Amino acid sequence: MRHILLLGGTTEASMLATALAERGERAVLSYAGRTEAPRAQAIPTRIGGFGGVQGLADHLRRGGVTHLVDATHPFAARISANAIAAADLAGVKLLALTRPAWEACPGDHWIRVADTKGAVAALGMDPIRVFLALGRQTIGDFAEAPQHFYLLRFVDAAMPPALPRHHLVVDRGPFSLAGELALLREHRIEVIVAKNAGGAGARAKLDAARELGLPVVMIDRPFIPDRPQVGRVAQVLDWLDHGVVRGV
Ligand code: 3Y8
Ligand code: NAP
Repeated sequence: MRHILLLGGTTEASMLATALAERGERAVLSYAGRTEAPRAQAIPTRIGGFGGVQGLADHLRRGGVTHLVDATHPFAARISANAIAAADLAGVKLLALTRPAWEACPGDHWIRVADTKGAVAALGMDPIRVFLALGRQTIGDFAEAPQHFYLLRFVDAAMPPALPRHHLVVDRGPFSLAGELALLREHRIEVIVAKNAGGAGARAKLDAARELGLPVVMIDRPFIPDRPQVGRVAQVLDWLDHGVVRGV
């Protein structure tokens, strides 16, 4: 009987977990343990790192895992690279479930940058009111531009960052257009900084920016080495049944 390890932490991973439960698959969803109360899942979960590539390869071997599905976030580049190397070491089949990147629509005003350092530079020197919709882990990069006002949004309450002018909102997505419009208006936001995460869970802020005519500094996805990859849950289920990646 096949045994699936699902690297989770995204809306798509939760949807796949539900589909696997409905099929009675033997599967476990893995969280890194980044948040205090991760969403409950339809399949058993495990929480915490594996200890690098070797740790993940050992986990795959010891656990008798036959299929590894990487449904982590497009910016979770380290775990995704580890999954490729560990699956190879352990001789386990690997497939990534990744949502397509967002693309600018008519009316969008995006300034594309390669990383958070590029985002800091794109904000310029003149003080401006920024919605920094990046979560908590990369906030430190903006300490070199303390002149701006930063609206921050974290999943969990945390120590206030070393940004002298900031307002912290604690909220987890998915977010709504009405909620994003109200937030941007309340804090008189002039520019949004976002990762090109893709998916529906965080895109409302982009639709709100377009409606308000606000620019978006859009951080492109980091490099992830080549691996078999699909965009839909149905394709993962088909791969489990037929062992090949198909359009479905
Ligand atoms: C721990 C699991 C689900 C999955 C929900 C999606 C949607 C809501 C939108 C904004 C952007 C951001 C952030 C975001 C979104 C979904 C999805 C998504 C962005 C949870 C979750 C975990 C995390 C980790 C957390 C990061 C942070 C990033 C907040 C759960 C809720 C900004 C990414 O405090 C920290 O250390 C948080 C760290 C990685 C990025 C960062 O650098 O701070 N996600 N988010 C997962 C684990 O432990 O393995 O708690 O339930 C998952 C979700 N977050 O099933 O409902 O699918 O993308 N998550 C970004 O996209 O820019 C918020 O505010 O507009
Ligand atoms: P990352 O930088 O790619 O990974 C750093 C380390 O965290 C990994 O080497 C691994 O530790 C551990 N790890 C990451 N994801 C894991 C998982 N699903 N299960 C077990 N261990 C995991 O990861 P990240 O960007 O911090 O993302 C962490 C989690 O948050 C992932 O589940 C991701 O899907 C979710 N998430 C991230 C973002 C984002 O913007 N980065 C957005 C939404 C959700 P070891 O080396 O010890 O194994």
